[in-house]
Amino acid sequence: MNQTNFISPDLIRQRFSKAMSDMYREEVPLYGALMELVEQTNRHLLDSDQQILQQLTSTGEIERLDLERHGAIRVGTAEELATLARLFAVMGMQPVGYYDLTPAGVPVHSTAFRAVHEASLQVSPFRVFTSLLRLELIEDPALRAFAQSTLNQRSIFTQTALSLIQRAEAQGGLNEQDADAFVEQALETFRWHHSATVTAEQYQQLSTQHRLVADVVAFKGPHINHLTPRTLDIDIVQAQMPAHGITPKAVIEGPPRRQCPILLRQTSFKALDEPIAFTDQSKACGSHSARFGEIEQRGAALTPKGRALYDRLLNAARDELKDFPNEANAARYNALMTQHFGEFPDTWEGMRQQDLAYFRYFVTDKGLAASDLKNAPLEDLLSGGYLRVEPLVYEDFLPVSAAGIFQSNLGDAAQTRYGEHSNQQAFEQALGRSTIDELGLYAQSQQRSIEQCYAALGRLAP
Ligand code: OOG
Ligand code: NI
Repeated sequence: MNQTNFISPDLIRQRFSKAMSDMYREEVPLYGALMELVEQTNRHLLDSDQQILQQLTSTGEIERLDLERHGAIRVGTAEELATLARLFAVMGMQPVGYYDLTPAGVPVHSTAFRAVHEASLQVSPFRVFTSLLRLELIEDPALRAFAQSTLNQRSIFTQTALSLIQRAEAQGGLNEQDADAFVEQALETFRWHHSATVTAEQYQQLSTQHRLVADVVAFKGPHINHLTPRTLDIDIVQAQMPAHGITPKAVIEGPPRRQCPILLRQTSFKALDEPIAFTDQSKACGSHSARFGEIEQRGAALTPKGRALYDRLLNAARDELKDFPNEANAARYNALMTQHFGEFPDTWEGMRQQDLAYFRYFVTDKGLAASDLKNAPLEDLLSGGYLRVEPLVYEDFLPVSAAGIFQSNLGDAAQTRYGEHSNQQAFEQALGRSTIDELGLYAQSQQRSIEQCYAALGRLAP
């Protein structure tokens, strides 16, 4: 096989992300409504705010904005997770980060499959938040055994998808025709099923253990449960959602509104109950709610120091609130967040000087025109206007936010307590490989951009 015939994994991912969005839009009309609202808001902001327009144009983010979305799925077994890792690898997606959701009462741990290099992210930043159900946390041994055997009987991949994964691994890629077939077949894994694999009573038992257990165990596959477009102003969209027939959750997860956005802010809306036929029913007389909508605004990736500060301020605000944020305490939560985050510098230069965020470095026109920069240190090149920076966008997720999204959509008023059960080792064993540390990826991107600047200035990087 001639390697030049291979389609790049980045393009396969781009096509897959589009196919997934089309499928979801058709199945969940509210997602279409949300997409339109986000597109309108983004367009309006780009028309009216020169600074945002300039920033997104210079980083190239403007080209990926309309393509940008993440999805989420939940799987039940190690084998499912390991095969998913291989499926995502065909599209250039690697498992980045480890998220433990048990402290928030959700019996899963997770990773995010995504592209890791800035050039690949530019072609398609599509990410999938992927959770593995932790069956060992089901206390009732009979129910645990039932869940396990039900999961063991299902096969969430089509035969053709499995052989195309194998072919991609053996050949080192897929040609045009195989890539198209792969996208079509891979999509099947994420499709919604109107019939369950268990009886109504079994569903009820699983659901009583935890809504999430029923969502994973009672169905043929890991249906995509949301797709999230990226907005440039989440507060505007949140405020406009009700007028479009969409009711958002009480608070926006993540940092408060700032001049210089950091990390990730997210809000979601609860999906409607959908009709389901259980195995002891001929028609869909039951119901299940799993699919919801979410939007997000992405800001700068933080360094370990910046992230530690974020975590400290978030915890301080939450400790002072003394409860999970909800409808009743939303105003106080927002006030506490704003108050505590007053401590986090809110200028790019302040964050850069204090080593709180990662940046991408660019040579300015002045830098390109200059010929006498032989030995100037980086700081002098910046202050002299020969280089400039833009923040590196945060490509990952936040565990506390993810827990809030899970909770609001499970409608789980009663908090389940699992205690501290972080187990990255078990997760990676199930995955069949280790997860990648996201902080290292940002540091590498930043370093590459510095090296490119030095190359453009005709010098070696220090
Ligand atoms: C995933 C929830 C987390 C996010 O954006 O943080 C999430 C799920 O409900 O499966 O999507
Ligand atoms: Ni999400």
